[in-house]
Amino acid sequence: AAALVAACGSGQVGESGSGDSGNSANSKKLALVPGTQAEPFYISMQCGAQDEAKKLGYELTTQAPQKFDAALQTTIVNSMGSNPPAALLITPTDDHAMLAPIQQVKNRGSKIVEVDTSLKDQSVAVSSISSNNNEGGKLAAQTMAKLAGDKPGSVLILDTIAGTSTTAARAKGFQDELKKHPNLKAAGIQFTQNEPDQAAAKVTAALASTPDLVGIFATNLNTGEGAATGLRNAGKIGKVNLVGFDASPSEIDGMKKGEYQALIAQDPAQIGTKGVDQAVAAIEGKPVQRQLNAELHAITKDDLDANAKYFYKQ
Ligand code: T6T
Repeated sequence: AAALVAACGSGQVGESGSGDSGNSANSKKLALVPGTQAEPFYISMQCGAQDEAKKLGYELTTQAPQKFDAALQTTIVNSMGSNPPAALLITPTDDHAMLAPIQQVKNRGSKIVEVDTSLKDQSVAVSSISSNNNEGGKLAAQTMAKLAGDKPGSVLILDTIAGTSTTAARAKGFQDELKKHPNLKAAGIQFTQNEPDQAAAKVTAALASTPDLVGIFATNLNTGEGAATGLRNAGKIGKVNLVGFDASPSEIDGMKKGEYQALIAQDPAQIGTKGVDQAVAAIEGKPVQRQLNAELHAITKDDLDANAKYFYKQ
């Protein structure tokens, strides 16, 4: 995996790490394996984790796959070999395919902490830290309903890759809440492989097939960027409400330009911080919380400045 470098508080985030010796030498070592490289959400999460590890006297090494992809992530996890860190903090890129490689690291002595996404099998991790993604989807639907007012029409959901626990929960929460707003009709869920180009193409197709399209819920940063492109290409910016998830610099720019009507911001740094806290507690034999949520915030153009603290780092 290539180096990941970003400004992070006062210091820098990088792909640090050193050669390992015996197991006892690893007792202060934490490994973080996020979902993908060079993405504002995971950079912010890494910053939170790195600062907290330093505070607690641990060394955190980060290695991220080039894409949000289970095969690429498996290679990184397998490279930990027979001498893994005291704890592995990981964003499983697939709720099933990542089970075996993560289980193997656990069998070799690491404490497993899930950050952001999680495996279907809840017996592997000692702790899981995420946004309440179902609630986030609900919040997105409520926001969408407010934006649409009484206007009837169809609403499209753009998901990422099947097997991604976070976006699946957002889509589900959105769909359930939408049923409470009879003027809004679900126009289905489209998967985009987490590629903005595919999201843009799905929006172009939906605009052609669904003339009453009044809204799009983009379940993450990449689907949102693609949706904005699709709407821009069709001259539909501001005519179809776009509610996105996350608060990357490009999404914030998009909101200033009127491409997004609302964003549901996560707190990735908090996910990283809490992840390290739980990992260290597990290593030191202190009480561990099995499930923790980080906060979510709905942002609209009107309250953009007041919410600047929730914008992600690039
Ligand atoms: O929305 C985040 C993350 O929570 C999700 O699991 C995958 O996509 C992002 O990284 C944003 O692109």
